[in-house]
Amino acid sequence: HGQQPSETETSGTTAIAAQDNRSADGIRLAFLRHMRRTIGKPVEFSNTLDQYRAMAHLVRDRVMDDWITTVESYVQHNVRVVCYLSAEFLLGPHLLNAMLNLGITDSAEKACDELHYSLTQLADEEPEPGLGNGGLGRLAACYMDSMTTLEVPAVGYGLRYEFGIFRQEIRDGWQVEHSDKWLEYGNPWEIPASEATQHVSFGGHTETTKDEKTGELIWKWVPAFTVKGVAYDTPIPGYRNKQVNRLRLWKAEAEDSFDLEIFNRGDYMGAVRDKMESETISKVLYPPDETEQGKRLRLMQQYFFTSCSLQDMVRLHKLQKLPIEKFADKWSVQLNDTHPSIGIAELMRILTDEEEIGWDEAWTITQATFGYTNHTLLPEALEKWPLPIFASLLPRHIEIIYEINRRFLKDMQAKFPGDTARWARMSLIGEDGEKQVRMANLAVVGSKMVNGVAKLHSELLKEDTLKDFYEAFPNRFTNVTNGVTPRRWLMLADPPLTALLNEVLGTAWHTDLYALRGLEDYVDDAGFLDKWRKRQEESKGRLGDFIKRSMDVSLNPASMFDVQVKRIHEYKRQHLNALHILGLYCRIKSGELKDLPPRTFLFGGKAAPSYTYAKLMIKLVCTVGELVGKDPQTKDLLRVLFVPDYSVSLGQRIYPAADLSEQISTAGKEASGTGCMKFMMNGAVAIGTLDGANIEIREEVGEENFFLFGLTAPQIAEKQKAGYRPRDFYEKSPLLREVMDGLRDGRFSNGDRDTFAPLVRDLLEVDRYFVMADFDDYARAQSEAGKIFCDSKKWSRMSLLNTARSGKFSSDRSIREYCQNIWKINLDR
Ligand code: GL9
Repeated sequence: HGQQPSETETSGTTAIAAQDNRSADGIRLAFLRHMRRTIGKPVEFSNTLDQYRAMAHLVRDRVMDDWITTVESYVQHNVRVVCYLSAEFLLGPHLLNAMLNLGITDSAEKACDELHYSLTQLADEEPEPGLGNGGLGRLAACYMDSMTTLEVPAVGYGLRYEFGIFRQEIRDGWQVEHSDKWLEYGNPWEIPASEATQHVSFGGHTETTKDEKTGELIWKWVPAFTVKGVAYDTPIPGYRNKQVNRLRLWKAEAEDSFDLEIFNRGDYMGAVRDKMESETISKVLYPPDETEQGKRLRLMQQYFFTSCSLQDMVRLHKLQKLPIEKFADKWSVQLNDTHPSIGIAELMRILTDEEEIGWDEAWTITQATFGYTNHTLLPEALEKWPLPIFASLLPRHIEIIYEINRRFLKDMQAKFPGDTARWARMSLIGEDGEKQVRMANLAVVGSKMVNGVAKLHSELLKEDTLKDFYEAFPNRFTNVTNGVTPRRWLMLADPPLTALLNEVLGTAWHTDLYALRGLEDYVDDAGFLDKWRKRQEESKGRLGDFIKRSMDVSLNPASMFDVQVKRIHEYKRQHLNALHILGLYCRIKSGELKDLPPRTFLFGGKAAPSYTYAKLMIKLVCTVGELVGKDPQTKDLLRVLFVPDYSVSLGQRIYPAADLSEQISTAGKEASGTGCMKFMMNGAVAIGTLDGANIEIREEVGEENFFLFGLTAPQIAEKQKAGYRPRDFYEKSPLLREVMDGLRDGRFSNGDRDTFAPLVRDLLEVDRYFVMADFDDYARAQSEAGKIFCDSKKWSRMSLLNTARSGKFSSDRSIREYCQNIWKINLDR
């Protein structure tokens, strides 16, 4: 603050005195300087991308200044550091977020005005770093923001994918994927950290020798090849606290020396192949689907980034001259799902093979270091590696896992004598069919704490998915309900709402979201409710403008915006939403429904490229959109739009404009969900099942402010046990029958009876996700929501209460709980 640039800057004509580097003048000067020195163009020849880049660089400079002071203070105080290991970080664009957190948005806007640029136009040039698939990766990004804001010393560790999540195009209603070249024009937000380069080995075999003095066996791994890990750091600024944490992402490169060795032996093709294989490791983000080919590469990715990260911690530990026995006192490593759980075996390898610590002590250190967060109940999503692949890539680690397993099973045999079935279920090695390494079991056994991501989810983990482990170590299990950062999801996403909240509440809510409760004072203030409604209409207008510009479709801002944005999945049930719209269509056509309030149904989300069913669900939504949009009887009442290429930045446009938030997963399937929280903060009212975080949202907002429907998790479990027959529901419900028959007979698809036949057949015969069972009750809840929406005062009241009571869902609250219950970090230092 208040630093004087050492030289006088000239911008063409005038010499301007040096200014505070966070003032509008200071920013304009820095912008012109970067245009010249970093971009290398006369400002009058620059295009918007150049202008974005110059702006990004000057903002980065200001973040870097805070970074240095943060690092210095961490080293001085020798604090405990949280390492958040995650295969995904879905950050979203940096520029406006960094400005917000630094508190320089107004100055930057003023500087842009003076230069005759629009800051939002500049910001739109930033390619989004799409290094994640969905909720899990976005959660990691929200947690980085909160950890820094709460001044928790933290490092995020992950992979620097050259290609992030694919870009989605919708062609004739079908998803088409394109590769995401986010690094094409460079990335001003990252800094290579050459001192941190690591080397990661793969393959080969192990050897043992006898220690000459003690006679003990010494293990040695003789790997087949090594890959270099180069660190790229992205600074994560906290909210107006001059703190900056590090996100360190690893890029895989070939070891030059190794290539040369093969070249010298004359195996040219082999050398090229290995070089390609090395660099392939950080080439592309995996979509979450279960394709057999590519499994080996996925395991390589996981081991690669986890090993680089742990080696980096050991390096820093030694740099600070700390004894390796105190590793767990210095580092708290959180495993974001099982993807980095190989780290448990890797730390054991480092401690025993490299640091020569005895097994028992190494195991105590390892267990004290790790915490494991589980993010899913779907058993098919728990990672398992075929033993042959695992053992050939990581021959030393499989030995270590066998040893962990031998000792662990010995304990379990003592604890549960004679219960062989239980031992088999708990083993780290699955023996049903092909032998497999069970990563969730490894994660639980090797961690001090295990948590789910919402109350129900954590309960179901204990009762079902991880029951045996809960019975063995009940104290290891806890819950931390997810949260999202209000800085990005409220302040950045909706500046007018932010201004209104600041006007009535002051600014304390920025870092204490419970302060939004103050809004409840206005819940019966007709004037304020009117303001609330107008603000909401303006938000809808802004989204409408964007959709007009990008898709050339006009939306009616007076209609109810009913929104479902999230990954496309059967369990999330976008098809239930689509079938309900078809129900409305049928009832309008038959004349049964007349004075329906107009509705705009917005959908967005990506389907895993190999997930055929999910792609068919997108096609269904688009087909319904075409049907109701063309029919003169429905086109003014119903509009259905699939917005392509859903992303963080698109989410920021959509959440503020939503009236109704669709959270309609089959109860017991959505671990938490986090979109629901973003909607709530922005004043959308939810329609949803008793699943994941919905339960806690309803608890907070009150049942009268939540449209509840559907079977509960225990009811679903019961139906499953008793033998669920979806056809019974089809036969009982005339509306459902009309919809399903119409879909089968091509009534909604210009006579095409083939496209949706697999979907109709599945829903009537299998319906794993209880769409048929929940259809009628969903339609009932929807119609109730429609009625209340017509009473705009009542609706505004509900909307306001959703924002007012969203305090719990700040990721600041989540991080506080991690600090207290898992990381044992005292925040009131
Ligand atoms: C997920 C769960 O499905 C969500 O319910 C949860 O909110 C998030 C964050 O905890 O984690 N687990 C998971 O594998 N994904 C989640 O969203 N999937 C993707 O990120 C694609």
